[in-house]
Amino acid sequence: MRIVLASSNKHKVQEINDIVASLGLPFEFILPPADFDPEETGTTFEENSYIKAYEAWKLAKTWTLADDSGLCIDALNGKPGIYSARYAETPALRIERVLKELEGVENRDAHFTCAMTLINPEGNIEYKYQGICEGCIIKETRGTNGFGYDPIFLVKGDTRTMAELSEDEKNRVSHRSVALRHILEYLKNLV
Ligand code: ITT
Repeated sequence: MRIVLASSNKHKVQEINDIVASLGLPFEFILPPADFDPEETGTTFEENSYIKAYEAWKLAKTWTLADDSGLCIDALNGKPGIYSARYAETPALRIERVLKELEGVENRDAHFTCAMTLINPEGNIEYKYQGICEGCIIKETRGTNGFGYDPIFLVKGDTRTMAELSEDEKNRVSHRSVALRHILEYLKNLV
């Protein structure tokens, strides 16, 4: 079964394909048409996830799945949140901004969120799920794997940052993997 993955983030696409491959399931995620360029005007992860999945559906008229994700930091009232990809110009500057905003702050608790929306060929929401991965923000960067805020995110229950985990290890605990496993479990029972 082919599903259009409503994303232009190559890291997300790679992680999602790796998780599907590791589970040996008969689903193939393909890229959206080239003119896919949705405006993320929602105010929540869930809304933006729906906007992306529906925009991809309008172009492809088949099964589509979107991932809207980000880092939520307790002491910053959930920021950068839905603005995670837009918090500064480059990934390094985004990390720098977060570390600066947390200077002198004791409570560094944070979580990654991933809201996934699955749309069916008729254009209706078939299933949605929000996955979370808990952790905290350290004071410097550590590790080179993953992407985005991974080098400053210490995974709860581990001594390593998300960027120090191997791809497989990240894919076992990440917010994206929690959400995707629920979506795949649903799809498995459907086909
Ligand atoms: P698409 O909308 O095309 O899927 P995007 O990168 O713009 O790609 P989002 O709007 O969902 O996607 O923003 C996600 C941002 O949140 C991402 O760019 C990272 O900064 C951060 N993020 C999400 N998942 C992450 C992860 O697993 N590790 C580190 N940072 C992550």
